[in-house]
Amino acid sequence: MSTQRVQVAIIGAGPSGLLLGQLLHKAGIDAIVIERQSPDYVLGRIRAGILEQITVDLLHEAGVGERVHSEGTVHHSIELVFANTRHPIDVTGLTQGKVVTAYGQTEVTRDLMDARQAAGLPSIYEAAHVQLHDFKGASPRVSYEKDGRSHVIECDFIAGCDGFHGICRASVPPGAIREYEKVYPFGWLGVLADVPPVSPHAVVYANSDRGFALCSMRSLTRSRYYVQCPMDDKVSNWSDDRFWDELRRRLDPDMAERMVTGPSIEKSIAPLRSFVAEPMRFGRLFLAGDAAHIVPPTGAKGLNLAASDVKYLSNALIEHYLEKSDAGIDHYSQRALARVWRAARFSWWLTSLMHQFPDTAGFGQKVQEAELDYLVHSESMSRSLSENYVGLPLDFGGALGLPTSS
Ligand code: RFL
Ligand code: PHB
Repeated sequence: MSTQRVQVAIIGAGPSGLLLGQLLHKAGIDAIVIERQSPDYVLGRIRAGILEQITVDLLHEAGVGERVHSEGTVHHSIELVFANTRHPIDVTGLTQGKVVTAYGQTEVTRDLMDARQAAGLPSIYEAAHVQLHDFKGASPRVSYEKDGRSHVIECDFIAGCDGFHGICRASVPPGAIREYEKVYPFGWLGVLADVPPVSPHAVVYANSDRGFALCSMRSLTRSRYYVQCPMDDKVSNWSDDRFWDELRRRLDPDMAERMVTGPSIEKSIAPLRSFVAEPMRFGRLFLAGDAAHIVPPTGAKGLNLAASDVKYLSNALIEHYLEKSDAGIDHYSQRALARVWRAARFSWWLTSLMHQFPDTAGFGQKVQEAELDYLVHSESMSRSLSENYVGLPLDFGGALGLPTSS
């Protein structure tokens, strides 16, 4: 058995774990990243595509902003479709100049992985049986197996960045954690295809009596589209032709006509869930990103929340090591959860407004359309949507009575 010592052990090499590792490295704090899967597997997961400015700024701060700057597409508007009609929302005009950037999560992860490798920082991929020990005390440890051999990492802190199904949240005694959950009675079928995006807007969100549809992009030649589907549906039920046909039927006729179709290069079904675990700190264990919370993807908030958690956590750890202050650590959970709940509310609201629920038909559909009609014709409602969409500010310190620095 080998034993190693680091300041911070990071569990999970998704965007949360890799971004945290990079920000700590920039501050001279040493960390190791321990990941259950292989790098190729991690890069093969097609997920988010819309980055808030706060997330883009963090990538720059972490020293990996070059490609998002040159290859990401900056957007100023989104579009809502309902009752067969399109309504653009000028999110930049309504938020004093804020923008969102289309840049795939896969590319964010790749940039962070490459930077970690170029800096020679330690990462253990394909680590089996990862276990956490003694994080309530002063000397936490992480054990794992790799190629049949056992390893132990002694550390000051453990960062649980291992996603919704990870080991970190599951290691907390049930009495110490409270979980809030809402599971939606449908999923999203997503298709990635090398076709030009149907719309110049960042994202098109479509409400229709056949169910929700979303049009997004990865580049000027690669598009990402989704349709709401039954939660127990199977990818094998969906030929490419059936997918394109259903997507067209949920959009307005003009857009359906303009849609360029082609063979799918990825097709998957994701369930929709709202979930928040409180608190996000247990002694010397911190949870960040999907390990602590899940939002339905309708608001494009999951990856962005992961990034803001990591910003609060890296500031707190930097304060601990460099300024010998534990104020940031002590306030981490409260500070992160304030922003998490606002995003959870927004994602739940937009999901409820845009999807067909079992009782939506008839009256429910009409009420959704009336609310959407009010939204697109009311400057204050459009502004509220836009403020949430581009991302709420990082600092809720004032509102919570917390110091505003980290
Ligand atoms: P991840 O990405 O799940 O990474 C966790 C990592 O931990 C590893 N792991 C373990 N490692 C070691 N030991 C264990 N026992 C482990 N168990 C797990 C996993 O293998 C994995 O590599 O979590 P992270 O880093 O917190 O990142 C969160 C984001 O991935 C997620 O919030 C977003 O993808 C959500 N999301 C979106 N977010 C946005 O901000 N904008 C979007 O446009 C957006 N679109 C989406 C989305 C999520 C979607 N799905 C999958 C529901 C679209 C979709 C379809
Ligand atoms: C995506 O591009 O995959 C995407 C965009 C916006 C969302 C969800 C997913 O709300």
